[in-house]
Amino acid sequence: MRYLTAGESHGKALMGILEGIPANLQIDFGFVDAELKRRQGGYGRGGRMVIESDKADFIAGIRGGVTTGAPIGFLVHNKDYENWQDIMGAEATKTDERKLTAVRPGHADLGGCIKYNQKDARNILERASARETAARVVIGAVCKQYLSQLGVTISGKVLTVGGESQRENQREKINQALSTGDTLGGTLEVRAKGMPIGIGSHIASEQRLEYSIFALLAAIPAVKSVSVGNVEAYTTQFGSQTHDALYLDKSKKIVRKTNNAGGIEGGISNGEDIIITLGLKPIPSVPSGLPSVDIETKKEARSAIERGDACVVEAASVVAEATLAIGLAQAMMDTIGGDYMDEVKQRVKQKRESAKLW
Ligand code: EPS
Repeated sequence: MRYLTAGESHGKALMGILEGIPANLQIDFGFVDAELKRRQGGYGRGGRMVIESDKADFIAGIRGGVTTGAPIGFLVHNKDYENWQDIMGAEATKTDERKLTAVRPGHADLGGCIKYNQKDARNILERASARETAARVVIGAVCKQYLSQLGVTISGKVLTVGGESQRENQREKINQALSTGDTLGGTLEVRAKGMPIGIGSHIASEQRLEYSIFALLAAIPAVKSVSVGNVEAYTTQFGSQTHDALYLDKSKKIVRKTNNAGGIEGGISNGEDIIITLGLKPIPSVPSGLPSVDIETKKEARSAIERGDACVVEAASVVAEATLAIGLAQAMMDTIGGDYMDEVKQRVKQKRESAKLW
């Protein structure tokens, strides 16, 4: 399985291609759009979310609502493009408008300009914008439907915002950020239930289940840390207190009473919930600005003001769910294979049944 996205925040559309999804997977388009809507939500989202009502326009790989095994292609149109086509379009004539030279610390602006030899950070930031995650959510929504057919469900939740774990305190802190022109990060958890035992492998680094999911999760904009399981316990307690001891239940089945491992041992799914925690930075489009340098005038300047969100942790949890779905679908296909859904389902059933014999 592989995927590719293209598209700028204020370009005509985002687009994506997802290759490797088996044939005969029924696609619920309503579910895909509901996932896009969830991504647009969350307390502390900015003005753009009022303009857009994201929808996936599938253009390839699906016939009559069912996948054919061919690459799945789709578009997510940017409504805001109407306001930007003279500036952002392929044949735009006003590309100097909305030029950004007072680069924003923490964003791709400066590094991107140096790397690609650009004098206008708009040529960098439009693609660096987290708007691209809408395309990943579409891909993840397809992967979620593939996984759901195999008994795997994925959920996500916000743990903390600006260090606060209570919902009311989080809102208060976001209100504070909104009123002072600031931004806030936080932590979130994503979880997969129902993974069969034996997905991933200990035999090679790239076959470890962590390998399939960590890099993808770390590549979500604003994500600064990815961890699996109870890292607090692992890093502070003795091994004897921390590893998930094994017992036999009444029917002599091997069971665990804890899940500090977060569902992965030796790079292999162990049948427990896969529990991933992400740490997010406050987004670098800080409305009140930061000390910076204007790359055109070569003078110190306040960083440019770009529209953004005060807090994206809730939206990022939807993106993280989608991303975990992509990583787990990839790992599932690597271990299980199969060209069409009945074949895949049969193989997963066999895997679950053989694990039950232990
Ligand atoms: C986003 C769309 C963007 C930003 C935000 C996320 O739209 P606009 O730039 O038109 O407001 O709201 O992205 C960033 C601020 C960023 O720094 O990445 C979205 O669709 O998620």
